[in-house]
Amino acid sequence: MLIKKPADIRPSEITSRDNYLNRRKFMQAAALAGGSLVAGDALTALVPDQKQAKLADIVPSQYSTDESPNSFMDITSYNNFYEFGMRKEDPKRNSQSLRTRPWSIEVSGNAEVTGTFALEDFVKPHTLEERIYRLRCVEAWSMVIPWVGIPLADIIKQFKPMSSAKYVVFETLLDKEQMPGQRSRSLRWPYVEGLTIAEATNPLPILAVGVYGEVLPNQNGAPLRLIVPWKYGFKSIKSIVRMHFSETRPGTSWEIAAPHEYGFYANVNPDVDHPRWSQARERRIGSDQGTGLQSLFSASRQETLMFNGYGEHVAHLYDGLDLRKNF
Ligand SMILES: Nc1nc2c(c(=O)[nH]1)N[C@H]1C(S)=C(S)[C@@H](COP(=O)(O)O)O[C@H]1N2
Ligand SMILES: [Mo]
Repeated sequence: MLIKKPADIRPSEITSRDNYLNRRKFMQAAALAGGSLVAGDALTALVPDQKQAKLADIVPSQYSTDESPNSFMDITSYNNFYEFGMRKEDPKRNSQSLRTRPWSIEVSGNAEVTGTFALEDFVKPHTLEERIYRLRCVEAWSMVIPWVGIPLADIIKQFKPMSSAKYVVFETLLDKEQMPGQRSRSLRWPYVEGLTIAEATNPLPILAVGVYGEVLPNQNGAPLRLIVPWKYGFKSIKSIVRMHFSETRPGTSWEIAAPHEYGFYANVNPDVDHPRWSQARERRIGSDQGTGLQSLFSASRQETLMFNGYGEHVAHLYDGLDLRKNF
């Protein structure tokens, strides 16, 4: 199932032609060097220690934005992943200690199907989609990222949640050896996030296994991470080892760390400021590069959209809810 020839590489359709040609050159060089293009089936494609392993049979999604995505470099060099340090450049540098294979996911709680599943089995029944989504961080920056993943709703269906399951809770790996940032008390570990069952079964959230048609780099949450595009980035939990169907609302990492600053819902909302800064505008990472003086005039600042622009798909989930109180 893997793509073996550079000619077969499905570029993100929106990738600029220059980028695409560069990537082709890179892939050709990699093929000559031998080793970066892996043979086998899609299971092998999830082998994360093979850098640049291509994912195959990716279908485009109707939910993708047509905005230009950020560069692979931006997406993989400017990260939040406190398990590997608190600065944006830390995850890329420090996450190489994470072993993402073998990897398994425990599914527990109020569902008919539970147990521990190898990542390969967890992913196997599903088609991979490319979803180009805006990601809006609570720190008022944003990117556009061509994820590859599986709709969370399809995964959840497999496990047959019971009507008593009101929330889906996710946990990141807990391992100080592999995740040195867990020695610091920056957050309570493991990182925990959650969605209501209605949010989790909405068509938009995905569990991502790749970016730019390739296996996820460790710093982006390999080998499996959540993406919830209408919520602040901190809901999109990385390196997931557990998915739990719960009757009760979980305490989530950022909410526990600073409850007056980070709520459970965390819907992107330009009208509700963070106590320490405005959420009305955002800086698109990378967009001021090469424009010289323009950036001094904030050319890269743009208005933040309600629900990060995904309102038509998700606003109904919050009918009757006071979004100022439920931030
Ligand atoms: N386990 C874990 N997941 C995490 C984080 C983290 O520190 N640990 N940071 C979150 C935040 S604040 C953001 S903005 C996104 C960043 O994802 P990216 O680095 O792939 O852009 O990951 C989220 N998921
Ligand atoms: Mo974030």
